[in-house]
Amino acid sequence: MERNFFEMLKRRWDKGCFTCVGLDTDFPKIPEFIRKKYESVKGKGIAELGIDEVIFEFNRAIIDATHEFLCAYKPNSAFYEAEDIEGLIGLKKTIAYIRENYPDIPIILDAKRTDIGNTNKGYVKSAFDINQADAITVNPYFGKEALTPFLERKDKGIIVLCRTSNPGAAEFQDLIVESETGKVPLYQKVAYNVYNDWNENSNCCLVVGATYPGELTQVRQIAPDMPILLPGIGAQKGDVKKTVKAGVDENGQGIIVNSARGIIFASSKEDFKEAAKREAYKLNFLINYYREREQIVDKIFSDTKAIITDSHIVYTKGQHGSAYVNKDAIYPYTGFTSHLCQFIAEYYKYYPIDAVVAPAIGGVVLTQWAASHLSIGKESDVLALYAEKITDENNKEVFIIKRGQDKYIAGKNILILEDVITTGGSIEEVIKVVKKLDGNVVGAAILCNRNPNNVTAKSLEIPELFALKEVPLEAFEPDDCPLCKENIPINTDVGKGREFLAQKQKTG
Ligand code: UP6
Repeated sequence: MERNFFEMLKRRWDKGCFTCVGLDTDFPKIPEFIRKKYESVKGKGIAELGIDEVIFEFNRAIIDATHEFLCAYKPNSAFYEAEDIEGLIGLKKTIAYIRENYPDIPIILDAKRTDIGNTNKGYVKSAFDINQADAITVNPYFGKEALTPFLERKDKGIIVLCRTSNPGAAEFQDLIVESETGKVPLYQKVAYNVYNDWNENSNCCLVVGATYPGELTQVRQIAPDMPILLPGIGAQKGDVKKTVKAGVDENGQGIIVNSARGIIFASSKEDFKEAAKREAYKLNFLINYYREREQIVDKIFSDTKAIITDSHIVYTKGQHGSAYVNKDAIYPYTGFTSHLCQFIAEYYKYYPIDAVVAPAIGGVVLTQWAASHLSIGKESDVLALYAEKITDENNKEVFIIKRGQDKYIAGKNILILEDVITTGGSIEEVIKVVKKLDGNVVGAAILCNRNPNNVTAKSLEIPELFALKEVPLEAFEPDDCPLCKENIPINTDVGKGREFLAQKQKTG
């Protein structure tokens, strides 16, 4: 079968695959139990495996574990060149393995090549004929004329650096230059030229760092239907949601979202394959969630009037704001509640979860649906447990897991659920209770995080936090409330608006 990078990419996108695994096989980071097949006998005779075989053994395991979620593999040549000839052999074997076993997944050789035109012929031969890659990353600095040997390869992807992900990317890439559209940063001029001039063979793509969603928005406007390679997710902490929203083309496609270290080195132990699979799946789940499924969640919230915006609410502690999340409006609709919990179960699909725990009362509803979805295809049920508030001997309100449910926690993998987070106090307490009972908290999921800047996986000291929605709470003291100043009527249906008005009337 003829391989055409763009046709292959499109077929993977049509299957809902937008994730690219960076095969950045940094030899010293390969799990020790594989590496030592080479190292343990180094200098002491014949090693069990050569460097190339160690690299290949690791890559093959990662490839087998992740292929079903991907639109591309992207080995970065740096890590192979760093291991001398054996490293290069490892690269060749890796590419050959993907081509042979997963012939529908294109391979991007991340080599960031370019030189004068004559020398580029050598790079072209090396990338496409010797190594058999389907696409290559190139540097635009030499200009279109020099890149001709690349651009002439019609069936190959020529992926041009535009705005890179590194912290110092602005040094040259943001310099203001003259362009057909006026004075623009250099990276926009690159995008403009590649889209309007270099792409005669319809074989160009752009690289934009997922760490710069603002710049990505600009590039997408300049090149509306050009594929964009987006490195910077995972280890470099690019934001998946912002990247997807800014990066997709008008068909909701057009993105190749790369993560290397975040997937291939997710675990350095024997479970590295399972960890890589989980991370690749999760990234692809999130991409699709932000591409289209989040809209379903938004519709459920708005159809049930669980979210009120552009209003004038008085919150429990007396502050004012414009938005209100009323999760109790969703729960009577079992289909909607089930659907929301299905998304949570899908996010945690590859986690070995034994039980879910949530704070009563609202959380109890979620535990039943989420545990039920998580149990599908499992040998035994995922249990649905809850923590409830009691007043302790010091007259303090605390969470406790009782009614015999506490016996299911010790040594088990627990997912914590919560409906709405505002201060994060309740979920924090429940996590503490579970940890105290020797449960292993694998993560948490919530319907709506109203405090996403402060309540995070890190702040809660858990490995994962997935929020179906984030609606940051903006709250004002009544005396400083801009909504009061604009005389926007107080909402008396939800929150403490009615009480606030009654009090105001009393005090005049
Ligand atoms: N890459 C970037 N940023 C760019 C261009 N390329 O990170 O602007 C490459 C890196 C590495 C991969 O050279 O191969 O993408 C990112 O790897 P990571 O997910 O481990 O950070």
